[in-house]
Amino acid sequence: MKASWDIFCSVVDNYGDIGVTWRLARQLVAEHQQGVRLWVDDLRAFVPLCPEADVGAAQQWQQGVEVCQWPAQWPATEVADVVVEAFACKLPEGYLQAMKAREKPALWINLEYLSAEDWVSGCHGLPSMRPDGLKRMFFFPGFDAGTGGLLREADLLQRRHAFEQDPQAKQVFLQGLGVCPAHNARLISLFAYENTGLASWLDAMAAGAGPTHLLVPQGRIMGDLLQWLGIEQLPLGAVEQRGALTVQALPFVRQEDYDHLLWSCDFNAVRGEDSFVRAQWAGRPLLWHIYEQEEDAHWVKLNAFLDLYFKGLSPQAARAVTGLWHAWNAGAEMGESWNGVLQCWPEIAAHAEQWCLEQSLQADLAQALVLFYRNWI
Ligand code: TRH
Repeated sequence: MKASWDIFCSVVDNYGDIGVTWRLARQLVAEHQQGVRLWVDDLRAFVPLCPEADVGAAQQWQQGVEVCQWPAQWPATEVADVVVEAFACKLPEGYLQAMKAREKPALWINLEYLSAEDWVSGCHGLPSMRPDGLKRMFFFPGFDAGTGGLLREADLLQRRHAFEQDPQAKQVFLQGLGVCPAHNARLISLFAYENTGLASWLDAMAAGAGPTHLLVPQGRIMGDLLQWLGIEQLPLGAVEQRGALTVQALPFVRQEDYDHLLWSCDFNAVRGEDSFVRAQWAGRPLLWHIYEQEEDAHWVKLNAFLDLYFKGLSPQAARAVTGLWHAWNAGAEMGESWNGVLQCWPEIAAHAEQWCLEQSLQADLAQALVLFYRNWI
């Protein structure tokens, strides 16, 4: 059954807000044949993910999604059957008025941030009544059955496996970015916020027994990287070598290609929310730089995830992973914990694949949303 959806995205910072909503919008169209309008208040954040997009267009079609500039002055607009307010971004007053006037009520969903905390499943799907009579439902992504699940395209793991089984596909993809690693190099992608712990991690990789090739997409970590390299610029594609470590700057690739990058690497450092989830679907060992929140709320989230992720890991490997993740998020010394992870590498690598498989048994978030709507009408 085809329904109309309005997804509202306010770009707070970086690419996570648009990253999640764009991915969701595409999937609702491609897999569930829904009619989706995506309202974005800052299209400058959209273009890097979808380079063919027009930053100045009030309205445009991209991959079957109607992408609209969310204007400061709200125009008279028909309300959709399902209204997704991403990350409590506050719907325009004019739209709320139109929702109140709608004969058949729209399903209003507040799509929340991802968290592995226990309370999430208890709050997922709960309604909140507003004084104006409108009802808003809380929809929580998450890692267990009582939550809304994670964004995952139906054929994602199949596509990853096909890519992995085709060494040429990987080679062609990497060569397209100008990346030609030594055949025995450990390939690592690094997507992170500024981090004072980076220098010690790079030191450890440079002093490592085997070669490491570090791929760094353009972004906020670049300043720390340049400082460690002792240079002022690292042009895209250019390579710098320090001991056993090769460092290479990459362009920010379109969202679909970011998966290819994750699948091509042996280890992925990711951040925020969406890249964190994609790294899990890549089935590789990962390192999460969590988005910092007030009053250190992010530490609770980080540890809640680690508690879940540990299940099935030996105490030694669990200690190694925690040590690394804690050091990274504290901007602390990384050398010892990195070497700890290297010692348990086969186990940590197998666990990452296992975790991916377990998580893929859950319904994905887009599917769960469509079902939620069906049950609601
Ligand atoms: O960019 P992020 O740090 O985004 C966010 C926001 O800061 C947000 O306000 C905050 O609440 C949230 O994190 C937790 O990280 P994230 O979520 O991983 O988004 C990055 C997106 O960019 C993701 O969709 C992957 C994509 N990407 C590419 O498409 N190409 C690239 O080359 C890279 C490195 C990333």
